[in-house]
Amino acid sequence: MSAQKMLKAALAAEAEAVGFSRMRITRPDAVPEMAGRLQEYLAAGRHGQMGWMNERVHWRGDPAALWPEARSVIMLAELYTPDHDPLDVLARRDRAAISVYAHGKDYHDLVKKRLKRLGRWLLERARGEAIKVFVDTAPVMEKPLAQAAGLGWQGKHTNLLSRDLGSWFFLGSIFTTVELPVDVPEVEHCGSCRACLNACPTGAFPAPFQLDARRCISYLTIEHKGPVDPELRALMGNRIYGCDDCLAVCPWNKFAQAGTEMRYRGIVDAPPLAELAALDDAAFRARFSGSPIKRIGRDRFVRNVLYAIGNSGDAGLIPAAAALRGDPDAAVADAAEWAVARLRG
Ligand code: B12
Ligand code: SF4
Ligand code: SF4
Repeated sequence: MSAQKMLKAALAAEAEAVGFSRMRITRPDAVPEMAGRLQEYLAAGRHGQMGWMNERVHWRGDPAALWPEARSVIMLAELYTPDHDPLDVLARRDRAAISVYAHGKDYHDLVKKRLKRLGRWLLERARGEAIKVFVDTAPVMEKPLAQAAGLGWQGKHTNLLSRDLGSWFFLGSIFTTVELPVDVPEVEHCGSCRACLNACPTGAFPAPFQLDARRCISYLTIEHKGPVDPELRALMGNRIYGCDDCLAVCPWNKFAQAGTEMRYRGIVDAPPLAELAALDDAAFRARFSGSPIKRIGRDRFVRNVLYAIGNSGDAGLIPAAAALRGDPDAAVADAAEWAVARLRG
């Protein structure tokens, strides 16, 4: 075995030891079609208010331009497979449906720590080389790179899934100047299945493999500022942070391995909507300390809770909504009016 192959095998073992579920390697220039697809997405306005996607496009669309000295991209998957059916909570209309990925600690923190540990391990064995670690927020398109590395394929819902990991995993990457042997890219295994496309409550897929974020509940609850279009609010049900429907219905999840990181659970499950509507800024921060939910702030969070109250069909929740009609945040006050009017029929 060559020295590089031995280093790669030891790196894969170390990746598992630090807690990653799988590691695969590709080159920064492995996906030449990435830039064009990104341009089409942006030109169609599908990013909505996520203006940051329109910045540093030359880097986002071309990982080789982001860091020209990089020779390899080490892609890592970290499982957070739920131990329950995430769709069950949708029938409990007085409760909040919170996306599985946000039930515990923020993955940005946990994945980044692991990436840094693995990166340090590599540098100790490859003196004089360099690394950069990325998870989510950098101008790096993680899904196409992960497919090129062989971690899985982008399904019709656009997320990455794999035949034995399923779809419940986060992605992270280590760019490095070390030249490591690459893996074989994965090919698509969706076939004629359309389960995710049919399951989407807001019709956010204009075509298979394409998402219009402006209609996606994940975008609407986490990224969208100000009032949400009333047509879409009514379709959000009790989903107040993220959405799991297109992942949850995917048949490949029958083969999903269990997630072993317990810190992705335990901060929140399915709390009563009335309790969440009453949170002020300080109580919101205390309750969601360490959770990704904290990032959206109390106002957007309570706005979402009020939409869920409006969709609950539960007149017993009218007082909780009515109490917020005079809220200083205009979107919260608007959501409270909408919820009360809807519950009064
Ligand atoms: C912006 C963003 C969002 C936005 C927009 C999502 C989107 N699909 O564009 C919103 C807020 C909606 C979102 C939601 C979610 N996200 Co998000 N998101 C990102 C982020 C930061 C960038 C994604 C991106 O570049 N989008 C831009 C478009 C251009 O890329 P694209 O989705 O790959 O779409 C292109 C392809 O479909 C391609 N294409 C077109 N035709 C064809 C045909 C074929 C055959 C193929 C292969 C491709 C293809 O062109 C499209 C452009 O039209 C990444 C992290 C990162 N840095 O990469 C996380 C990331 C994708 N999100 C993640 C997660 C977990 C989610 C949610 C599940 C969270 C939740 N439960 O609410 C949902 C899933 C919604 C969904 N169905 O995609 C994970 C996904 C992990 C995985 N296994 O894939 C990531 C990788 C974060 C991470 N580090 O783990 N997200
Ligand atoms: S996350 Fe929900 S709203 Fe967004 S595309 Fe998937 S099913 Fe549709
Ligand atoms: S639900 Fe079906 S179409 Fe959607 S990603 Fe899974 S296999 Fe592909």
